[in-house]
Amino acid sequence: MKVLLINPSLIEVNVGHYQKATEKQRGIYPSLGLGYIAAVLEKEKHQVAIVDYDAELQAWKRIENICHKWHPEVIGFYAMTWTFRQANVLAKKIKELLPQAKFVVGGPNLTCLPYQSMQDSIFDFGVISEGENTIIELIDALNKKKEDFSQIKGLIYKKKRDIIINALRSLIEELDSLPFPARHLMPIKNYYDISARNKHFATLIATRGCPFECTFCDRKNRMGRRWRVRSPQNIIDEIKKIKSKYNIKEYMFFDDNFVVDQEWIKELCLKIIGQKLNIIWECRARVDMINRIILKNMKDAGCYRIRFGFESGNNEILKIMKKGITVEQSLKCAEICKEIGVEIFGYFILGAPGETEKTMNETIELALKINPDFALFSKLILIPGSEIFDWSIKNNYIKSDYWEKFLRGEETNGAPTINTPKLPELIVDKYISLANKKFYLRPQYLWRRITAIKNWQQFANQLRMAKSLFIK
Ligand code: B12
Ligand code: SF4
Repeated sequence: MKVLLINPSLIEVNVGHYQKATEKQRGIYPSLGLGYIAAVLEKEKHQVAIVDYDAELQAWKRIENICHKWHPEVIGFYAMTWTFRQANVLAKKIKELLPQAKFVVGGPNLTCLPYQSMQDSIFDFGVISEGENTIIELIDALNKKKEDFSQIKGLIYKKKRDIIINALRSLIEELDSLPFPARHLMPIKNYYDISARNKHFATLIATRGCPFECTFCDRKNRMGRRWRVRSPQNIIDEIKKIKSKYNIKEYMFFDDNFVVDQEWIKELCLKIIGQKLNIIWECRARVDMINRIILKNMKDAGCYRIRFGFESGNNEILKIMKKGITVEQSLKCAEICKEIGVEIFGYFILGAPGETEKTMNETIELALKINPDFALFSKLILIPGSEIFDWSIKNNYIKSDYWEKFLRGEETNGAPTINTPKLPELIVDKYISLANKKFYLRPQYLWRRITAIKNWQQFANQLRMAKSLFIK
């Protein structure tokens, strides 16, 4: 069958504090999820095209062209909660061009709000959680003109006026059995990242799932609590393929938690060194997973930066967040990174339950003490599926149908917070801006950034970053 896959615009999501300019400054990244879906479909001999809205100059024109000339039979969308409405609007426009086509949606929004997403949308089918096996069975059923979808696990669909949710599908155990994302269908050279060292980079997912419990994080979208890994050689093979095809030397591991199993990471690093990949890369890890030996291995294998969620400078707040780390661990981890020479990108959250002006000040102090190469201060937002969202409903800080209404366009703030008389959102906003000023406007920091510039790309990125932080 002919399948058109679309990644709707994240930049156009002008909701809450996610302003267009900020999104654009941060960067544009491929949807690896769509890449995997396309790859398994191609493996089954289906024809696939991908349109990535933000990465293409005339995305709608291209979609129109594809619809008029190629006549796709199935249109699939990746959607976060924040891009779901865009996906629905686009699907409606496409339906006018292709009334017979079937519309499928997958991605994190469908996984955390399956029923609500189908309710008022144009989609015929939704794929919950990992989609590779579900989409193959769905396309096969559509190809054979079957009308009974009840046996396809992980599927939600419309049957006359009803919305049917099938049994869930088990998670994929053998990640090596998956083909590599279909990057040949994506505009690889159009992706960029504000903090990357090179103009071109590639993103990768080496593991799936997260065993931790942070209350602000979305549980349903963690692809299970069991941490599943690809074999180091399988990851190396993917990098080699990207390197030889696109000559890309910089890689970003988008995994929720890249460093969990010390033996696995050691083997991966030794292979990167042994097979002379000669790449640089960054990843995301927890502060409690880093030690000198492992970090040295990572650095030798080309790791130049790690993104850590330090979150708070107060141990009580960290406990409330169920982050499972302490301020002391954060400081220790930062010390090791500096000693070994690996850059730190630090994430800090303000506005958690129990937060006061004193604890927010402690978080800013921690950021200054750690002194990472980059720091991102965010307000704690109540994302759907998180424990803190449920807690906020119980405490009457937010209505239980908030995100359902958001999907219908009846709520427009994509970043709801715990706005209480004790800690009004305006105060948290004030502290975010104070944190940015205190952190970024230090002469010592500015000098460090200037001296770190190695090429024009980095210079342009630093300007972009300054613009996104201080010019709204
Ligand atoms: C990389 C990333 C980003 C990137 C780019 C997103 C992208 N293009 O992928 C950037 C940095 C821009 C980003 C931004 C944000 N992100 Co983000 N991000 C991620 C991250 C870490 C990795 C995505 C990924 O590559 N996953 C791996 C692939 C293989 O999984 P997948 O995408 O889910 O795809 C699978 C299935 O979903 C399904 N599927 C997906 N699409 C489709 C389509 C079809 C047709 C089918 C059949 C199946 C299908 O099959 C795929 C293969 O199994 C995820 C966490 C995660 N682990 O997924 C968060 C995540 C997607 N982000 C999240 C959030 C909250 C945000 C922000 C709001 C954060 C913030 N506070 O600023 C912003 C959004 C900004 C805005 N404008 O609103 C949430 C989304 C929750 C939700 N309900 O939508 C996630 C799930 C993290 C989390 N657990 O909280 N993010
Ligand atoms: S914040 Fe990171 S460690 Fe915590 S639950 Fe989410 S993915 Fe796991």
